[in-house]
Amino acid sequence: MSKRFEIESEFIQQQNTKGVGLLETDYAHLGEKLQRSNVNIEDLTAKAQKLRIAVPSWGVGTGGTRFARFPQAGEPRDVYEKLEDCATVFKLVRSTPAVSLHIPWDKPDDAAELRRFAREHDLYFDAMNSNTFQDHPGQALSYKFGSLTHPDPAVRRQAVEHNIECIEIGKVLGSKALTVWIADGGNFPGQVHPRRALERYLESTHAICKALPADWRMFLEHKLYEPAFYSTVINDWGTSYYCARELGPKVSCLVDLGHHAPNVNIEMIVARLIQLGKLAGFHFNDSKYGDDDLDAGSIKPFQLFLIFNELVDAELCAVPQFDPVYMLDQSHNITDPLESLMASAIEVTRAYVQARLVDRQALTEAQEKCDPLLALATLKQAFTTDVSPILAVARQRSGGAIDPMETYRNSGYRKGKARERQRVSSEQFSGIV
Ligand code: RM4
Ligand code: MN
Ligand code: MN
Repeated sequence: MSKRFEIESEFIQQQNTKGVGLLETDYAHLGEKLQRSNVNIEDLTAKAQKLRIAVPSWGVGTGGTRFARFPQAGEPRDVYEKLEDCATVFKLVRSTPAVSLHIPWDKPDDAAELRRFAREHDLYFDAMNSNTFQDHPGQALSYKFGSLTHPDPAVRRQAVEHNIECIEIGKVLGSKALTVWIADGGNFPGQVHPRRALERYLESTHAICKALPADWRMFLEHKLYEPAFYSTVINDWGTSYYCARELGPKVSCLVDLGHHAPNVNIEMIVARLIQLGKLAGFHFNDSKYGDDDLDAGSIKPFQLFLIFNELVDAELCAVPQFDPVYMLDQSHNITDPLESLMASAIEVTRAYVQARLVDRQALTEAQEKCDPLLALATLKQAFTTDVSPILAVARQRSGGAIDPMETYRNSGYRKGKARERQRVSSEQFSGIV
């Protein structure tokens, strides 16, 4: 195979020479400012360098809505090309070394070979995602009316077996977790019996749990609607928590930011799950109305910060069983997916660093003295601090780009890939919701 186009490290370094002077000035200035509040900028930079956010394999293809998809040139055609794109994101931002696969969209012919390929690209595999929300070619029974909770035990068995297959593939890939999101639910009142459906869910997930290796975890993902428009079986965090508790210590609750009704206080849900020892982690994205799958931090950056405020608090308090995983889950319909993924990874890191800036002692004092405005001001102080120089220095020190977007655009990556990759059919990513 001829050498494929990639962004070389030397190119990144050369691009970095443009911004490094100003960055050093800004970083020194911010460092001085933070020092006045006894915050060491170097500690924050080191923290930023350590944060890990997994990228979804399906996020590198152009998404679509039920109305249309507007494909762009140079989209990945198979799982290997998706990994190439993930590796490019990782090279530039340095916080995204893990990829989360979706089966069967990414089902490899040879999982061991795929693992080798990933390793050659400095990547590893995060959680496996099963898919029982659509029918796949050659499948015996349909998921039209449900999967793990379908009234017909044969459909449930098929869905359980699919999840077990995901675990089997994941074992070869070196993954350590399975994320289960089901579309089961109803479009009409009366269509689904709520208690019976939940009982079936528990029975099915119990069977999946039995196939989990000792060092694996299982993440349950709730969602209040879509594609079921009246009710879903795992509709909220309470239901998810109940199931996770019933299923035992390996099972916990994953929070996808888009899976709540508008205005729901997600940071409160996060705090509750932390306290209950059942927070699995996140699918980061942003939304205005529903599961819009927009770029993290693009609509409600303060919410993202408040979520991280809870996470950092738990980290500093060393809450038992607190070990959340971070993943992006977005659909990039009108942007270059790689640009959106980079921007989102940066926004997640920004929220984390800002949350690290919160003066915890001042916050606790304000809370204990019942001073709401001082408490809010303490949070706002951190949230309004521009930590961009910290993020840029963290990337640069890890070998990434000071300005990932500009470096990416200057590299001609998309054009290079357009030459190497033929156009994909418009169906290929139609499963993205
Ligand atoms: C769902 C959910 C799942 C994701 C699919 C593609 O709404 O967010 O996590 O795997 O979309
Ligand atoms: Mn999700
Ligand atoms: Mn979703």
